[in-house]
Amino acid sequence: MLTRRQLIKAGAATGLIAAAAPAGVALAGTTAAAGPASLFAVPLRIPKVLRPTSRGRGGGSRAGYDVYQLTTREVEKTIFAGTRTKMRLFNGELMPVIRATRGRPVVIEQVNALDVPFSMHLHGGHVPASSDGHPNHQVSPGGKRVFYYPNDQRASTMWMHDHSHDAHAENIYRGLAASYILTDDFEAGLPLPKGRYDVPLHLRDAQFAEDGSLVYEPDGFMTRSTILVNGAPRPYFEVAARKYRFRLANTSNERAFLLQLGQGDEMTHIASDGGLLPAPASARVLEIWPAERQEIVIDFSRYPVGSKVVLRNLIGFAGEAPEVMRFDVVRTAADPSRVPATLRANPDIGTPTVERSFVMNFDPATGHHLINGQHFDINRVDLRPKLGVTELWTVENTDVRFGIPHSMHTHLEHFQVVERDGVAPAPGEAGLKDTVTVMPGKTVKFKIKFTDHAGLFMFHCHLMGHLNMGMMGQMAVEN
Ligand SMILES: [Cu+2]
Repeated sequence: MLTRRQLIKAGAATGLIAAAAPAGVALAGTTAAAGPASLFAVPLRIPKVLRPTSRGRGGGSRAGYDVYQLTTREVEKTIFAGTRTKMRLFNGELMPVIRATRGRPVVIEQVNALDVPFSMHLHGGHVPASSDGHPNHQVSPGGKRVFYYPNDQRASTMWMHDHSHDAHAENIYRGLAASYILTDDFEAGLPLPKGRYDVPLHLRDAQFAEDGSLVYEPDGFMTRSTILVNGAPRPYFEVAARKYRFRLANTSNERAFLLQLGQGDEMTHIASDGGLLPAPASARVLEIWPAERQEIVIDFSRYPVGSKVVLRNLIGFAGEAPEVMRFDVVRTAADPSRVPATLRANPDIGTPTVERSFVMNFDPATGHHLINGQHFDINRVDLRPKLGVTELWTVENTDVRFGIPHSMHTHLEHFQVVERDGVAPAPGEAGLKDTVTVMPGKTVKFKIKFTDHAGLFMFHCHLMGHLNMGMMGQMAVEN
């Protein structure tokens, strides 16, 4: 895990500048009506849980399966009072949630009612190649495709987003993202906060025009100064004085968050991309990069009723309000939940017998972002991993001169970080991951084993501007 100082230093080099305001300082733009710069003027939305349109029996699974119909279309939503914002959404919903159970597959009947291509990727999903959202499988405007998610993997918080060849960054920016929360018996048996005390929080940034419309410029990441949580600008959330589980996902194109609660109050980090950590980790700050998920438990019982506790981002651009949202403690409540001292051991994926190296860098001559000197080519296969073989991947970011962070996201399998610059991962990074950020001049090593689903999958940087400019490769997973 990077230190805050390292992060801020690295951030400064990329234009991310520490903008944390001193405690208690009122910021300009604090008004009762919600606008792009307003603070705590609107309540947090709890995302809608989608219902299956039908349920099937059998079909190769004893437990049966659930069918969902998802239509991607342009819809107008009210983000700010008195204005309408055109967005691209699943079923017209902001960040809807699919809840799934291990062992019970989900079938998605996807209809693309947009006028741009769309390809759905379940980020974190262990799925057959035909359902992975490869750009070869993109759905044209007016087209349909069926996706099959076996759900034969550990409980985790995943998310669904576009992976079409050219439109993905803009489609995600315009709202095409959804939560996919998979549970299993092991996780359900733990005494963690449940039900209404288990809340998804999608963090992202955006730029809005005065009329409420979204402004999308591919390189506009420094001007996306409005922070949305579950689609609401810097909201407040009324909580009970007890423990809550928050499933954080960063669905920004480019923005990283380094979150701090109150004056550095403790958060208990319980899960990351691939589900529960081996053990809970105490966090005074929590970093979350694009596409990552981090889950925390916050115990509000230590605050008197009437308290207002702010969650801030310590790495924002100059002049931005650092506030992300505010928790208003409004009542007491019984709390049978607790965080066990151990959570979930990682699977033993063995000792690597294959090693691969990935050098990630920006090429100023072409403006492309490269992996091992190469721009993405849909007609080129970059690796051919064998099923059942454990590999060690070394990912090096050589962009010291430009100070650009990169990340590595693997489709199909989660991985286990072995070391960052020779040091074992911090407890918060010791679980299963599918996206890892590598700062300029740094190296991360992880081990990965592809266990099933032969076929063509992607690996790439999840900073969307870099991905757009070629930072992606293909792997043909072979028997
Ligand atoms: Cu990158």
